[in-house]
Amino acid sequence: MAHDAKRPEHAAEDWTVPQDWDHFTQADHAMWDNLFNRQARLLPGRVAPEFMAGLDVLRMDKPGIPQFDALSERLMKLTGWQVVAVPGLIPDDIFFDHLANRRFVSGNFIRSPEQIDYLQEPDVFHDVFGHVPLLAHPVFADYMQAYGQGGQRSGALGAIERLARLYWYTVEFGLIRHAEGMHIFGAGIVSSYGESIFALDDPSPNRIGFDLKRVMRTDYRIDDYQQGYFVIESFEDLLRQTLDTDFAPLYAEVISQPDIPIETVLPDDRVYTHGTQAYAHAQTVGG
Ligand code: HBI
Ligand code: FE
Repeated sequence: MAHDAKRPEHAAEDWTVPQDWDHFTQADHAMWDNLFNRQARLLPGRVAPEFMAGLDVLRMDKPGIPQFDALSERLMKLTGWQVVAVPGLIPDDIFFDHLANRRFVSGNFIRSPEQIDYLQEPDVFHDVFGHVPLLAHPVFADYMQAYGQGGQRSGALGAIERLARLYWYTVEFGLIRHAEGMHIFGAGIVSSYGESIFALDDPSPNRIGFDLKRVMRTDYRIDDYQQGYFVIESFEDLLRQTLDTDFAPLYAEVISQPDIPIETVLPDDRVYTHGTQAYAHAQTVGG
């Protein structure tokens, strides 16, 4: 996401701010607990088991917004990652630099009651509940760092937008197919009550086997549930595909081809669900 906001005065050069945990109010902590409990009830059986294992090993089931120092200490021991606070969305290059150095950035605020089911800027619930549990998984942790390193190179290749689609369709909205069946793992899904159900169970969206080039050509939407999801085979496979790929020729190829509209299913797609798009069409017809 292109972003040219000015760095707030209280933020450091790398855009981090002190978490200043005491600034959160009782209502803020109650909002976290409310969101946490709702997802903790919903997710078992829906989310990748690696996510539940991360919540557990990081002891994230304690009431209240987590203290980043304590969380980072546990995460550091497991995979060498840390969680740092930022005011909100930060510029792409700064974001990539943090990931490349195994620092995950979290918005230092929590949504208001009116925003309980939808907000545009990532808050601490999305960033920490949604993203941090999988950072305790060694392979996923390496994938996130590789993404940051790839991001740093993508700018010079004019391909940030293509790489951002990879992030969107894996880290934010990815599905994974284990032997026991399909699960959600993307942070945008797991931090949303509605999309945690929709992404897995609704007949409306497409569910298509993950393919790096295919994903980099596919548009996405930021204003509602996705119209298509991509399904990875394993985190190991995802990491291997990104590490083994020379991205420069891949970008050149992808940029030379037309973008694929969000609802399209191609003849070569590995189709798990050819969606009805009933949900998306009902939204637009109604106005
Ligand atoms: N900043 N705080 C924050 N969180 C993000 O997820 C984020 C960001 N800046 C840029 C960005 N994501 C993405 O646009 C990159 O993946 C390209
Ligand atoms: Fe996110």
